[in-house]
Amino acid sequence: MKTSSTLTSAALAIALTFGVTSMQAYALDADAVANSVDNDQYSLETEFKKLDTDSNALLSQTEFGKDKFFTKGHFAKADIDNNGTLNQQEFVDYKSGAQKQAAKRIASDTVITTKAKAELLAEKNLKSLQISVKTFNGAVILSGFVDDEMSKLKAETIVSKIDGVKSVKNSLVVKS
Ligand SMILES: [Ca+2]
Ligand SMILES: [Ca+2]
Repeated sequence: MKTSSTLTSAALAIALTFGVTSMQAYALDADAVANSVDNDQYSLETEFKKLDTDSNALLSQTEFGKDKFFTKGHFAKADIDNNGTLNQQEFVDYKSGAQKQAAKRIASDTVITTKAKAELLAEKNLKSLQISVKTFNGAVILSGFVDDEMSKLKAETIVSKIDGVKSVKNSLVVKS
């Protein structure tokens, strides 16, 4: 009995550790996301089986469409041999590639946001605590309040010079 309860608490400790790890991955720890993607072959095979509702080992466009990860237009790209269905290999290859890209995008967006915040904070003439920075796919949105038109332009200039920034939408409002 004692052994069994020790095992149980060990299992609990492991579960807690994994719980924390996945929380960190969720908090956009890029390396953790990338590593979990690398070890994801098995779960992608499971996902394939779940999506394959008629169990014919192929995904139709409708079956694939139930995967919420993808928007329209992905089926044709995943269908490498262009035969109108996805076999497991096509699905696993396509989805693991897409997940890696998403992880990379999240990582580089996070770097941009962090850098933008730091540089805005370093700019003495800006009250940057009132500036919010959001990044998606290299496109940055600045929002919040600044004291004057100069600050609004200054913030945009600073952020547009950061590596990886493709565009800046300046939604800052000048307090009057
Ligand atoms: Ca099927
Ligand atoms: Ca195919």
